Amino acid sequence: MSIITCKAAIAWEAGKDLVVEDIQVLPPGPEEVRLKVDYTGVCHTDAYMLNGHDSEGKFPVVAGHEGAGVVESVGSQVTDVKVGDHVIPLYTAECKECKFCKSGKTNLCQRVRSTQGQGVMPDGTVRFKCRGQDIYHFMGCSTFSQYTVVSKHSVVAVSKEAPKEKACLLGCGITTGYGAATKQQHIKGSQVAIFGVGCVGLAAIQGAKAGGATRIIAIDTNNKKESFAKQHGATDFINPLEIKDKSIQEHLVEITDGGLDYTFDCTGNVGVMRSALEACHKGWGESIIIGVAPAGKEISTRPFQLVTGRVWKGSAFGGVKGKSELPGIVLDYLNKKLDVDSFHTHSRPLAEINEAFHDMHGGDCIRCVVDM
Ligand code: NAD
Ligand code: AHE
Ligand code: ZN
Repeated sequence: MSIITCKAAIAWEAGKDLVVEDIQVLPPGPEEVRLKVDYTGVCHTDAYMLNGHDSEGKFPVVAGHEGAGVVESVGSQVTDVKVGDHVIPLYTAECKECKFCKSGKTNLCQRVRSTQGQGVMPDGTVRFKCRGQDIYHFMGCSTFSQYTVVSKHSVVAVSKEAPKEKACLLGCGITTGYGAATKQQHIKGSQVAIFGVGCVGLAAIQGAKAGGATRIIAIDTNNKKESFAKQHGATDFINPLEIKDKSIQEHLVEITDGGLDYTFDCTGNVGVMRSALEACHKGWGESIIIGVAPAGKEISTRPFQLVTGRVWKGSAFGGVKGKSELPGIVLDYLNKKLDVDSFHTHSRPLAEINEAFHDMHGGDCIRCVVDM
């Protein structure tokens, strides 16, 4: 296996445009997989890290974590995937052996998590070089490169029938929102509010509908999100900026006879997280934080909100175990149980990756997919 030279979008420093450069991608180590990335989505979490808001962010870096591609080569200790497999990289690894994987209580495998957070491979070194300099990995995926190297625990083979320009979105945004909603045990017949109608929020709306929620209130400061929300099953849409003389949580409690059974924060705004908690029904309402808040931000509420039975919790990658569950979710997509296609609203070539970030903030974009 030799070094591959290809194109990648490098973030040399926080807050600056990405630069498409020639990059050298080293061969995979014994427990690693090198893959050709065909498509990558651009998630809000990429923007957050690239803008310097991630306490784990390191530069220079190849960002991106919502990809789909094909295995190019594997290390000697890799058995789960083989050359030619269609794969999705997993920022939430699954080793099936660590305490977390074996617990049956969480999808948060910790096998590679600490080195992943440091932007390096599990052996502490990197597989990217550009202009003679080491380049960090991001979230164990680094899909903004035409070729990337990932741990064998951080990749799963999926059906070759699935078009990769759509399936990449199952690598983060859609699975995150859909999983977070469908994994709530008592969502059937419940009243739900989703704060933030981006890719994650829209997928949570879809999951709430699939789970049998009877009222799904979508909340977004951008009125252009109303039609997307209704198309995916929202029964109501509220722009919180249009609520006068009371808070959004007071308004929601009023119109739902005491509050929501479930609320989901899909914005990453800590003020919104508080509203989502306080909009929950006394005694049993649960608020699930999905959004990622900037470094240094903290949540707060009156403890009385919890004393009186509301539950505050969080969800990463929708609570989905990547190796065990993602291939089935891809099949659900192919069997039309799960809509993915309508999330793909914009496309860009790699050369226009910076514009993909601008697309994200427009009201008419759910996901921009970059053709690598
Ligand atoms: P996005 O930018 O596509 O969508 C965010 C939406 O929130 C937009 O429609 C925006 O108009 C809306 N919004 C912003 N401020 C608001 C406010 N004050 N009130 C109501 N709506 C508001 O983002 P996305 O890619 O869908 O990601 C959503 C969040 O989830 C981000 O914080 C992202 O980092 C996080 N995320 C978390 C996970 C996880 O595993 N926990 C996975 C993916 C993304
Ligand atoms: N690095 C940040 C936290 C970032 C974060 O919470 N990431 C989510 C996935 S966002 C995908 O778009 C996640 O999976 N969290 C669990 C984990 O183990 O990272 C920080 O605050 O340090
Ligand atoms: Zn993401």
